[in-house]
Amino acid sequence: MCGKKVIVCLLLVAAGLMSCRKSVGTVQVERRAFSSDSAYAFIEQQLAFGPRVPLSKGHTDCAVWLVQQLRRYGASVELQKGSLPDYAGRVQPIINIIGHFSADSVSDNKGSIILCAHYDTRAWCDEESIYEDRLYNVPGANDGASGVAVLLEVARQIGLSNTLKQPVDIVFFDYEDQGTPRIYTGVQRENTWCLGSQLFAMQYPNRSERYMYGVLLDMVGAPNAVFPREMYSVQYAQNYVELIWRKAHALGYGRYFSDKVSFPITDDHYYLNLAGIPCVDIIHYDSHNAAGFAEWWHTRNDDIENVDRTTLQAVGEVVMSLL
Ligand code: 1BN
Ligand code: ZN
Repeated sequence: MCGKKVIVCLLLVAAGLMSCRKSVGTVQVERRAFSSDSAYAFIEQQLAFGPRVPLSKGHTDCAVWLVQQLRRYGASVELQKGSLPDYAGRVQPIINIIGHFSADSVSDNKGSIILCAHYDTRAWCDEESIYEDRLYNVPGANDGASGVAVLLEVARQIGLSNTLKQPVDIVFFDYEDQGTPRIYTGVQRENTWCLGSQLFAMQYPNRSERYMYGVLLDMVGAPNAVFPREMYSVQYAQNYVELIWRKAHALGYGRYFSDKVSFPITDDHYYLNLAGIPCVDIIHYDSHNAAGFAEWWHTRNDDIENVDRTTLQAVGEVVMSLL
């Protein structure tokens, strides 16, 4: 079906939806080209750099490659540099990578769409049961690489055929995943996660572009992933949650996009929402697991064995249908 434009018009029935939502509505969705083979290869490439822990060679190599890829697909690329204190109060350099894609047709000034994911990977495997294993870096096939890979494939598709109705910024956030490690026994600080998006949110008032809304992808590659309606997304960007989940169901991906509402998750979208950008987090959250996330989360098993092309395809097509 890829590459073939199919208009699906679905009448959504109230049955099966959350009881608090009574509306019955229609959504038009266009199935656009997206290659999960390509997205999968983008994950493999990121894993080949090694862990993308800030200040490591893998992190630098990955950042250089991301800039090259975005340029290759026609983006004008900007590096947003700054510094913020980490969990121990040490000031750390941060580099967010921003790819600007202009609209194909003259848009009616609705603002841009921001699509984002974090490209760093966690320095500690906090969820390992053996203490020594917590000192390993997370490989980050899902937690980091999957969201980046889907967005790189979106960028590649825009490069092949730009039919954008409004400008799109693809942003790869740095330093999302270096929040206070479980092994740290020092003074606990606030806001230690998502430093890249915190920097972005701080600078947003001084920037020229304005965003209509945003979509954050985090851990979007596992087999049988479940993306509930994350609580902060519902609180700050309800209309866009509705739009995205309806499109997902219309495309036949209701088994991934659950209508249950999850606990609020402090992810990059939270800081964008605080800055006034309505932003939705598509994140794999597993309520059956004690930590709330999949069993490989923040472990050495967050590797390519826990990536499934079918999930990448679902998320990629949903994102493409928004553009
Ligand atoms: C998501 C993936 N996050 C980290 N890796 C965000 C998060 C922060 C989730 C704190 C739980 C607690
Ligand atoms: Zn993480």
